[in-house]
Amino acid sequence: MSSPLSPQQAAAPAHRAFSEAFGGEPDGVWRAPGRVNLIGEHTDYNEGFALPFAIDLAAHVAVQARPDRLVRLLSTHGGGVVELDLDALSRDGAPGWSVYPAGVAWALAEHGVRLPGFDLALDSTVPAGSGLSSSHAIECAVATALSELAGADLTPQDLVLVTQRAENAFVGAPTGILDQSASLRGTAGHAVFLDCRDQGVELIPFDADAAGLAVLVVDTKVAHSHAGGGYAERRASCELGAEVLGVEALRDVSSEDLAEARGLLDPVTFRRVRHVVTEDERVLATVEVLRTEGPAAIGPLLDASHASMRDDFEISCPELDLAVEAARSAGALGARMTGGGFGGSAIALIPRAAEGAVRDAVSAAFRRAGFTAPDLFTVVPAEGARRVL
Ligand code: GAF
Repeated sequence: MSSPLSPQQAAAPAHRAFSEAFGGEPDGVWRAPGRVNLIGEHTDYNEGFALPFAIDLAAHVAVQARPDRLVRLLSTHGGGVVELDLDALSRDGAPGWSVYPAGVAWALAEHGVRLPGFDLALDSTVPAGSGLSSSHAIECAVATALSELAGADLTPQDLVLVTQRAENAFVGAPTGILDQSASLRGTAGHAVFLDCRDQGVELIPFDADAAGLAVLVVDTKVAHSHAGGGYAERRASCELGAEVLGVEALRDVSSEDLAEARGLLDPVTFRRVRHVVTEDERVLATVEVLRTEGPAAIGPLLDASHASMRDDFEISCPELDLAVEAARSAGALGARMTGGGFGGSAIALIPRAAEGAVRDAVSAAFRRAGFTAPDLFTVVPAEGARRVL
């Protein structure tokens, strides 16, 4: 679903919504993209490696500072204007999507940024609940906008930590730094090779198109949330594994250590650990293969990553497994679920020539299984968060 719109055209719905709801002109419009993760799942909070890229679907926020402490929030997706007191922000007091801008304002204040009240209109093309990081796209757009309006000198790394704090301590989702790092630090034509121990980033050229390939997203429409439930349980298992193995984080365990680890851990924790350890190694291998052979050669690593998430980490679901299987049978070079799991999207690396066949095969398989029809679209690595107007 590559956008044919100019940055100004893409910003227009948020800009228009702002003027209609609040009157006058915003101080600016900022955008931040969603992401797909090429590989490296549930490695971020284990201080490991990941390889996401920012996609060409994004949240736009039109924002104007106010002279008082009022916050007024409006989304083009409905729900009317939400009004909040900047000095009394709380999770329970922030309904629906407003938890994301409220959380970011709260986390910026915790970081020492003196914010003004503000009016904000949101428009986003990142489908909510799709596993493409719709919430982080909002948070990163808001963080970029508010820090600039407040005159705060924050680096992208600072904003990564601020938005993570918003997610963890305000929204209540114990997530890592993967999504916001892609959204804030991604660039067109590149994947973000992320070392989650020190926030090190290396941009790895990823031009599927030049290799005659495309990255197809299959949004299964199985909505998921990371606030509680399975995500938190997986994180707790990883922390338990690291504690029992006597390491700071699972990043410090290698596949050579797994034979010994098997004897020390209960079977479920062992499989969780094995996923993380082997996934880190797959990320490093993927970066190496991209450098030496190019995108067409990474398919087996994507497949192995999916198998590990399905069997060891157990975060896939029948719709994701079917998307991966159907895409592969119709000619995908590799496929895997992307993001936190329990629903959301899969990605398939496909030869351009097989795109029609893969789309048809996935749609037909979903029909046969009686699943809701998935959304299918291609993505390319796009620019990270920035001001557009
Ligand atoms: C979600 C989280 F937000 C990320 O931090 C990461 O853990 C991911 O799931 C799994 O890799 O997107």
